[in-house]
Amino acid sequence: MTSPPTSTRLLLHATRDYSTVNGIDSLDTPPTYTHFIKHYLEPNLPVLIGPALTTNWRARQQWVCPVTGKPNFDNLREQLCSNEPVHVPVADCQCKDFTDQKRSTMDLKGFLDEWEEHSQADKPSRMYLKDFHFVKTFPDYGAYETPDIFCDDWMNEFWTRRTDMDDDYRFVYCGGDGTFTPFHADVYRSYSWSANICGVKKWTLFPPNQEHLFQDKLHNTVYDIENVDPTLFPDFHKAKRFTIYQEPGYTLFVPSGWWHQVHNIGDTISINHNWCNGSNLDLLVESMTSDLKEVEREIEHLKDMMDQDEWIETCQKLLLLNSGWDWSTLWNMCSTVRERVKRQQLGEEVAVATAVGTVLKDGVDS
Ligand SMILES: O=C(O)CCC(=O)C(=O)O
Ligand SMILES: [Fe+2]
Repeated sequence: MTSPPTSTRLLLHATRDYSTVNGIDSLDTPPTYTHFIKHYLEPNLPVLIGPALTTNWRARQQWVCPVTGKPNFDNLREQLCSNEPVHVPVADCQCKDFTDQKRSTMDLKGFLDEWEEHSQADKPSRMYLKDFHFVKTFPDYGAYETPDIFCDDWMNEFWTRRTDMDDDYRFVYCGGDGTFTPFHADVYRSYSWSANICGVKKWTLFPPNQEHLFQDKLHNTVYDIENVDPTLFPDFHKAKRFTIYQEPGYTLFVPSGWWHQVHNIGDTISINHNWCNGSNLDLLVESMTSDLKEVEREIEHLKDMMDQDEWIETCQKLLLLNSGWDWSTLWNMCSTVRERVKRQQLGEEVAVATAVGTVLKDGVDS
């Protein structure tokens, strides 16, 4: 079987209608989990949440100078840089590389020194430290705690338990004025949450189902929404979009499959996770199905030369190579969660049985 069975819910989710969405909610106080699921997670809608969610984080208290509101470069260097270099991924915001920015690696101290120099001279920056696996690099530092409403996170649960590879989706982003992330939808159509520590982030978000306005027939996509060639994408201006400014301390929930571009205003530090769970699993499956179809189309001419098993295996290998995961990755992620739930249920049963046993014994004793 090359694709999973399509459930009614999968179809319903894929044809969701966002035409009645008129803006992005902003909540002063963090929502309860029930409220978050009902109003944002399940309907797949963004929400901006006030600073109470992040007030006690070490990152907010020690990475920002309380007087200037700028990054506390001395603390960052003192706490994160030692004699050993810390290699971090950086993107050159002035250099396009296919659909992304040109990436390289820098030593964290070198990056912070260069950034501070630009900041003091009030010069815009071009180097953007992004996708820095902070928790993996500094497991004991405790810069933040994942807010409760984002804790049901199957991706990081699975990737951090994997023994065959060392990866996760928990990142820190640091960039000076003018750095930006080009137009994209998140990996695997996962959710993301982004908590801003300092500076302001300008987000432009586009609801799903408008891809025809910013993708051509060859699947080339708009790179920078502020510089769109109208001959290539004549209808881009018709795409529905929402702009928000994310102030320090605020957290944005970015739903599955919403395209977005992010510009940093001033010196900016943020923490973000990509994540998924039962509420967007169908969108992830849908995205993988469409990636797989593309692979199948690309090597269609080889199909007759292979038996069915070989064909499936080849397509899955290419899918893994192109998209970073395949059906077995998805299956293993779900199995990890299923095993944990089983363990919890068993634990609860044991706990209940012990409690009942104690009550009965107390009753008998008395
Ligand atoms: O902060 C950025 O530059 C990009 C963040 C992003 O794309 C996300 O959180 O999904
Ligand atoms: Fe993103």
